[in-house]
Amino acid sequence: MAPILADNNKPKLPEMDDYVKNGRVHVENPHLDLMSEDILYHFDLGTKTHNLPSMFGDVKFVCVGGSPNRMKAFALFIHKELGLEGDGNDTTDICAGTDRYSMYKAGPVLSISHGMGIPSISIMLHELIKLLHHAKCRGVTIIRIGTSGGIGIEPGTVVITDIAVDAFFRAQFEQVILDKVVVRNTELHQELAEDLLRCSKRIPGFSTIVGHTMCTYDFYEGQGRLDGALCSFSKEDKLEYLNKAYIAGVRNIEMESSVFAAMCHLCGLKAAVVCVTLLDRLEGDQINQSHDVLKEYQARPQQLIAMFIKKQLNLCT
Ligand code: R2B
Ligand code: URA
Repeated sequence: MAPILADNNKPKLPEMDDYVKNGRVHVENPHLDLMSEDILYHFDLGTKTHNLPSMFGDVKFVCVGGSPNRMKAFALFIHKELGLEGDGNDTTDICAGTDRYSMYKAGPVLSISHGMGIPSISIMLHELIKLLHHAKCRGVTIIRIGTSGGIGIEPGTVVITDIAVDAFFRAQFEQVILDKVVVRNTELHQELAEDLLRCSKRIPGFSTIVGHTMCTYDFYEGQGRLDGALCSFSKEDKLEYLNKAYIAGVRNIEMESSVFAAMCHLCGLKAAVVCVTLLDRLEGDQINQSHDVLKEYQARPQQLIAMFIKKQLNLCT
């Protein structure tokens, strides 16, 4: 069995406090400084081919979400909400040279897709964090907006994550590095979560709560679904597991929050996860709401984040 190392409690490097104080992103990789060029391969961007400080130096908010279309829609929405010049229709995909991820910029807001699951978001985050570092960005807040399955709550509820937990309800993420398992902390920024909850009170039409989010490696067996191609457990087993999760404080399930929380925490980024629930998993497994209902649900985290960003930029009281 691979040795298990915990780096969640390791003392912060002296420079870490500086990074947090001056708002810079903390990139903890001594090899980067030795490279004459850094190619951000999955973004089709690089330090020699692009002027990253001039393209991204003013970024203050990064919003990430699974689907390229949703993140384009978010960029157009935020363009309008911030009252930026033009109608936003000329907004282009900065990563058009690759079909791995899509990236849009609207003033100080960067909107990026990350695909589905831990490996996909993890690759995107490595390159995004290096991009923010190369661009010398300061005071960046990063928010994942997404969809999830709820546990014991009304479909359409928005959940702000306080802690991301694994399938055993542990607040940790296990990263395999060489032949070792490194255990990382998955706490999110509590003050940011509270600010977001306060903002949500000003938005009528849906409810927002704070709770634990369970992050899994799979949508079907990994989330206790009975409707995958494979299933070796009973409906009773499933409900017993989901009820245990509820008792442990889990209110929704998705597939990226743990590595997102762990990486942002280590790199000194103020981070939040805000996901709408598409169904109540105690009631079923299939997502059978109409297209219009799902579209309206998916707009909810976007509305909340737009309100938060406007408040941070003093564009509303
Ligand atoms: C939520 O929805 C996706 C699965 O449908 C996954 O990316 C997630 O976290
Ligand atoms: N996304 C998930 O990961 N699970 C759900 O049940 C719904 C959306």
